[in-house]
Amino acid sequence: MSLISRRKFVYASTLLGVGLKFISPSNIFASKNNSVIRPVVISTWDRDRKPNLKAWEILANGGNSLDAVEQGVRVAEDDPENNSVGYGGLPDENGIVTLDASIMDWKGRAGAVAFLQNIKNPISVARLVMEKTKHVMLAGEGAKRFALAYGFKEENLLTEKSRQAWIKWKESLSKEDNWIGNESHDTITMLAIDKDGNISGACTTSGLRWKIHGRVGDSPIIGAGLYVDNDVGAAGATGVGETIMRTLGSFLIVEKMREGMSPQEACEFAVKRLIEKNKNIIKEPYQAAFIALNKKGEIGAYAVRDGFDYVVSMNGETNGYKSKFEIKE
Ligand code: SD4
Repeated sequence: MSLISRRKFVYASTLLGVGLKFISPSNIFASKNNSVIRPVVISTWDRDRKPNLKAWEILANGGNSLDAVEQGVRVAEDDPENNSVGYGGLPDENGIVTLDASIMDWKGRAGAVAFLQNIKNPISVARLVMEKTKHVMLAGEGAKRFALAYGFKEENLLTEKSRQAWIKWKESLSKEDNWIGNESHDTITMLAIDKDGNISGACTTSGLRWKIHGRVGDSPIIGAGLYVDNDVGAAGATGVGETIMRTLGSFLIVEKMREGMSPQEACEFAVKRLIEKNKNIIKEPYQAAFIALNKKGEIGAYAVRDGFDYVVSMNGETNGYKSKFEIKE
């Protein structure tokens, strides 16, 4: 399959979130008169809003931001129609689904899993790494054994739909094929601030489809796919992980917010840096995007190119927004 028809195929397979309405972003996310908005949830990609709604339900009932982001992104992990996360995620070049996830809370704790296989909810394994061990990241077979020891079930995560997609790709492999393209994404990164002003974040993905077996992306790398500092705020990423890892975008955004930038300004700064630093390395069009949240409950989002959207829950409402972007084509 040519790159173009591969794109069409992935696009078609992610049209399941059709029928959603968008609201144009405005400065409603800047707090008025220095007031504080809580709770707030923001997540990447406006697919069906169910992850946000779950997180919101927890926060609206007085729950904390860690439970909210974990339970929120689990909804995406469990969804077989989401082909970039958990169960139903598109596999690597060998037809194997491998998962990456990370989580951070307001205490500065972090947990992550990388290259995890046959376990449906990597975000909950990442949380256990954070809470039950002195480590930050477990990978591959070790991560799986750890999950099994805590009672997780070993299961086949490759749905028939994803297997068929993989076979189709295998059949159409050609010399022009590449492993990084401007494909659709659905990786979920979620940031939340609870009623007590405590911030947590979670990020979970099956990574880039058809990736080389063993490839790990930005999502489980603390500072790349996700970063939380409760004194300042949080940031998270989606898109071609290699571009994000080279610039540690989420950490950069939090540091820029610490220096006084708004979440929006910091996201724009990080996207510009990412484009600049990747310009001689990756020649074809790619997508990468960031979301951010600060202590006041203000949010920001910015993408390399058109097509990124995100979901925000605040003041009892959950809405989808089209992101602003840097490269106008
Ligand atoms: C990765 N950042 O593994 C992930 C992919 C992604 O939506 O965000 N897809 O590179």
